[in-house]
Amino acid sequence: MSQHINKIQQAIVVGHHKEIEALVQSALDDEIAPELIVNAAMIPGMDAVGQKFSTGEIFVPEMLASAVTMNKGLDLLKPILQQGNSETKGTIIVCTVKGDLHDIGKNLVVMMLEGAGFEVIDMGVDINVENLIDKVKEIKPDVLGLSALLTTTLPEMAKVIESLKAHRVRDQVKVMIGGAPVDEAFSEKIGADAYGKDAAEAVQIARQLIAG
Ligand code: B12
Repeated sequence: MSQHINKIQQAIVVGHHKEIEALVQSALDDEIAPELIVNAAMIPGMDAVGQKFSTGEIFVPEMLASAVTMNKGLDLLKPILQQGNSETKGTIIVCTVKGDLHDIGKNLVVMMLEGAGFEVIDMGVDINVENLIDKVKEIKPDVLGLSALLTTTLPEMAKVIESLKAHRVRDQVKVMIGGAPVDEAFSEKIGADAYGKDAAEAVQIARQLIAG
């Protein structure tokens, strides 16, 4: 098992996007759980990429190659992670906030929520507050999930919450937030309803928020 995990992790670190599908398929053929592939190989791989970027060992093009590799691998796992749920448990709008293009974590959150039976409207990345408020008014979701990966885009989350209040819809939707620079204290500070550290927690939180 650890051989599969190591190879997948390494392919992500070096951005070998042509190899990733075969590696993931081979792990699946050997009955390695898709959740394990994501959590033990792919996410640690991206963490290593982030560290290499921080220390100046790699630059944006290499980081992008790793992201492409990760997304290709996730595309293969998506149908498996989403299997087996027909009954809708609630509606959730998810997006990455304005100014932020990171979507790998958000996509994982979307996949896990869909897999758990929620209807998810994925608005994508770099979503401005006005468009988001319009969507909330139109869809009236149970939960709004916001993702941010840059410290510079964190204030956008606060802006969304303030804008929900200004449009008098704050009490109609629960807000959960996540992303590497987000934490519980920040969530409390800006008045979000919950913070989730990963995609699995996003599912638990959504269930709790909808149950009231
Ligand atoms: C891949 C990557 C990129 C790719 C993104 C491709 C894509 N399609 O997403 C590219 C190359 C485009 C990129 C660009 C940039 N990046 Co970048 N990037 C990363 C990297 C290496 C990995 C992010 C990732 O995908 N992680 C894996 C996923 C699975 O984890 P995650 O996103 O944290 O998500 C999990 C949880 O946080 C949570 N979660 C996420 N969202 C949500 C939402 C909800 C509601 C909930 C409950 C949970 C939740 O669940 C997820 C699954 O478990 C990180 C380093 C890192 N370790 O985070 C840097 C990093 C985020 N990037 C960084 C920077 C600086 C940039 C650039 C500014 C670089 C530049 N000079 O141009 C640009 C900014 C572009 C922009 N405007 O957004 C910095 C940010 C520093 C900071 N403090 O703000 C980091 C931390 C790298 C570093 N160590 O310096 N980047």
